[in-house]
Amino acid sequence: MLKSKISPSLMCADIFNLRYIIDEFEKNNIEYLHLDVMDGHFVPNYCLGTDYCRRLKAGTKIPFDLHLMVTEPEKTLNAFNFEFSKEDIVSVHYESTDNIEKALELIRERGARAFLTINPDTPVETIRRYLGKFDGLLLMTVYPGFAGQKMVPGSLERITEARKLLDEAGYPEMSIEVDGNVNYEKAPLMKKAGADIFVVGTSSVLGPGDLGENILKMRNLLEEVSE
Ligand code: S6P
Ligand code: MG
Repeated sequence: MLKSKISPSLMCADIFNLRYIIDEFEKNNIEYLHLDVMDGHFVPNYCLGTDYCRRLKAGTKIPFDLHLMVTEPEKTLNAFNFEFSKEDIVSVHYESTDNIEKALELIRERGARAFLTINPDTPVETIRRYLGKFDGLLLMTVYPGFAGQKMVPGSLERITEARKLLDEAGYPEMSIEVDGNVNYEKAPLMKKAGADIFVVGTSSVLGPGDLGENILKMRNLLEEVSE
């Protein structure tokens, strides 16, 4: 079982308390910052932008987990005009372009890890033909566009299916990231099914309660899951 990593979704973070929130993430060794970028076209919402990301990059060492919900990301990736590190993740949606291979390739060229993302209705089998061309899988457990949704039924089974596919294809070390309604009850089940990167938002860590305590609670629950 891969080590669990927590990736809080910044679209759920109170903008008036952002400095405190980032400090708290650093203090608690949060592994990634999940940054939802939406173009109002691929998804019916707008969210976070290139300037926001650049400012954030300059102000913290926590690796990025950049989730691009935009049409044809290969055409606009360079708008993120800052240096990526080899720990940074950039995720692109299979559904967002006819040229997903190009998008994945460009991410690698920029020095980041390229994650292939699939929506809840896209068959898990779809990823097979791109094996070797991506560095991790982002499985949406809600339809992209908004925070605060309920997990789409069947998501746990999809995680199990993806883990099996990757393991059998020779990628047992490849991360499976889950995004959407990762709450305290579901996160351990998602881990048991084979996920190892957990995007947390309004349903857990960035929901009600003390941020530090919420992070600890999520960590402990994930740690309790054994093989
Ligand atoms: C949804 C977006 C997600 C959300 C996250 C919010 O389009 O990609 O990253 O920000 O799911 O968390 P929660 O707990 O409100 O579902
Ligand atoms: Mg996201």
